This record gives sequence, structure tokens and C-alpha cells, in this order.
Amino acid sequence: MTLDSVFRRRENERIARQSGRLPPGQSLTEKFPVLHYGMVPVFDPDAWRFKVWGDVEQPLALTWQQFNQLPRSTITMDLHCVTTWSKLDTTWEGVSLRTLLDMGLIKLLPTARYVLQHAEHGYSTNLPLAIMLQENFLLATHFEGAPITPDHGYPLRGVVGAIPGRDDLKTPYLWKGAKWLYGLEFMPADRMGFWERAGYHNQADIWKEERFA
Ligand SMILES: Nc1nc2c(c(=O)[nH]1)N[C@H]1C(S)=C(S)[C@@H](COP(=O)(O)O)O[C@H]1N2
Ligand SMILES: [Mo]
Repeated sequence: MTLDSVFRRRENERIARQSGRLPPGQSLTEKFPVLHYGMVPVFDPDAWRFKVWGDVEQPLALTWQQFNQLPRSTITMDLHCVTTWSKLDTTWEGVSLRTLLDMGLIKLLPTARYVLQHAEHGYSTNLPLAIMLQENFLLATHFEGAPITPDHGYPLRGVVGAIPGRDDLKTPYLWKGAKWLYGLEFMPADRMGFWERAGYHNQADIWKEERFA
């Protein structure tokens, strides 16, 4: 790392903090750290299915080809990891859960209140349905215009972050988006995911510094 880039990072961090975009206890990174438990799964496009089950009228299973034909959305947001790094202005493209409901592709039972994201190799994470329907949650296939790299969750990941100025949106830490996502389970009651069971905070609000329970 050059001295220049160190000064640039610190100056950007000062600006981010001043403009209210850096939650308490966070510091800025210009890189994109890779963080996960276990191994990066191998993607098999023929076997892969995006599955929806639980509190829905009909379970759903889409092939990779079908998933790629869904209407798409793009969002730019700030990512905040519980391990204290933040990365600003990241752009993601994919499918919003809201779209799947609006299309009638997923018909929820009135009892559906929570969602568990299921990922390859047993990772999971839970969120209230209301948060997953916000504009700052996406089922993402692309990062900065290119398919997400295997390390960051290819072919599909949940991603959640802060949209600057949108104080009306709840923003949890980044672990609440599962990389290598293949399934959404809709549930009447909350059920904790991988890190939540390991002692991370269930709500995980970045502004309240809800890191650990
Ligand atoms: N499948 C899976 N998804 C995961 C994790 C994991 O261990 N497995 N870790 C979470 C955590 S703790 C963080 S901070 C982000 C990191 O995403 P990144 O590696 O793209 O920075 O992924 C989240 N999603
Ligand atoms: Mo994390």
C-alpha cells in the first residue's frame, strides 16, 4: 500500500463520517474483503435451483436459466460488516423479492412474517419479511456490472446495505445477506440463522451497533 492511498483512505473516511454515512465503530475500506465460514461451493448450472418454501401457497423451484429471465433491479448502497469494515457506493444488480411477489410468482400465506435465507454448505441467516421487502435488500447476481465472483457469492447472494439519505429503511450488518443463496423459507415465527445462533445479534441494526447478543 502506498502512502498516497493511506492518506486517501483516511480522507475518504473523514468525509464519510462527516456526512453521516459511517455507523458507530466502523472504519472505511477501499478493498472488498472476503468473509465467510467454510469453503467456496462449486456452481453446477444444471443442478442449481432457486427454491422457495414454507408459508407460501405453492413451493417454487427455478432453474438458473429461468432465474435469469426475471425482471431486474439495480441498487447502490453502503455495506457494513460486523467486523467493523464499511465499503461505500457498491452497485448490485439482481432480482428484488418485492418483484417476485408483485409478479405473483411467490404467493405468501398471510402468516408469513420472517424469512430464512438458505445457502450452500449450510449457511443461513434470518430477517423479518418487512426488511427483505425494502429497497436495500436484493437477490443479487451482479456486482459493479459483472457477475459476482465465486468468493463473493456466485451465482446468487442476498445483499443488504444502507442507502444514503434513506433513514426510513432499517439496515442490518452484511452477514444478513447469504452468499451462494439457493433458498428462501418463509416462516410464521422467527428462527435464527448460522451467526445468530452463534451469538450475533438477531436484529443487527448498524446504527444501534447491534453486533452481538
Ligand atoms: N454463505 C455464506 N454467506 C455469508 C457468510 C458466510 O459465512 N457464508 N458470511 C457473511 C458475513 S459475516 C459477511 S460480512 C458477508 C461478507 O461478504 P463478502 O465476502 O462478499 O465481503 O457475507 C455474509 N454471507
Ligand atoms: Mo461479517
